[in-house]
Amino acid sequence: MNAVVIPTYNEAKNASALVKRIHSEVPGIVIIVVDDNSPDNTGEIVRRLGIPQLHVLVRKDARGYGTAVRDGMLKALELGAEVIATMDSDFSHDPAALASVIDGTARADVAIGSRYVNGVRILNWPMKRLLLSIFANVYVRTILGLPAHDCTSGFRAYRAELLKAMNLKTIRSNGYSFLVEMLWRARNRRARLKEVPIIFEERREGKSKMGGAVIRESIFMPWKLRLARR
Ligand SMILES: Nc1nc2c(ncn2[C@@H]2O[C@H](COP(=O)(O)OP(=O)(O)OP(=O)(O)O)[C@@H](O)[C@H]2O)c(=O)[nH]1
Ligand SMILES: [Mg+2]
Repeated sequence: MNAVVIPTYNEAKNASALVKRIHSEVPGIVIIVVDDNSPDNTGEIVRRLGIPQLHVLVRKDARGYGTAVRDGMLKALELGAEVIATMDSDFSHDPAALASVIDGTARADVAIGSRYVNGVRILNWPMKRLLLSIFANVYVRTILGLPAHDCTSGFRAYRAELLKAMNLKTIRSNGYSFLVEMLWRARNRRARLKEVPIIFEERREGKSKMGGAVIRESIFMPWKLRLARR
């Protein structure tokens, strides 16, 4: 059995539509939505869809992309999933590509849905945003020597054995640097990595959650990880 973990914060419109699409697109997959008690009631609205194999975790005292994904992964492991995928709830990650990202783990421990193999595959992003993302990737690759073109993509699939070996409870990142920390830990365990080309699209509805604290963490975390290793 495979699972997909979807973190949500104020994504009521996007998340309901996405969960329905995944349910029809990837039959049999367990869908785990982790909502941080969104003021727009995302968690409850998704739960009311009443879709089979759907689990909605609503976290009342915690917030953050990284710990939300981590908690969803722990739930997936508890349910006995063999491959655990992660994706955003805002349609930037196409549900039609989920199966191919999962298939990427056939000969790898981590598959990354990558925006930066064979050129740049991003639709409708402002130039500033694109340059920031490219810079962020060069930054973490230079500091940590990670062997992927897209180290900050949240569209991924992991083999359960790798996640079990990674000691998820001790992850230090709460924002998007969670993605970098996961790759760093995977590489330090000599995990096999594969990049699957995807097309990334600007979010459909709603607002970005990228803020100052998340950006600060992304600047400092690669150095913390590198220094901690010595
Ligand atoms: N549970 C939870 N989910 C979050 C949190 N912050 C972001 N997310 C979700 O994580 C995914 C990625 O966040 P986005 O806000 O789309 O980040 P982004 O793609 O860099 O920014 P946009 O360009 O605005 O889409 C989305 O599904 C969000 O709803 C959070 O604090 N808690
Ligand atoms: Mg987004």
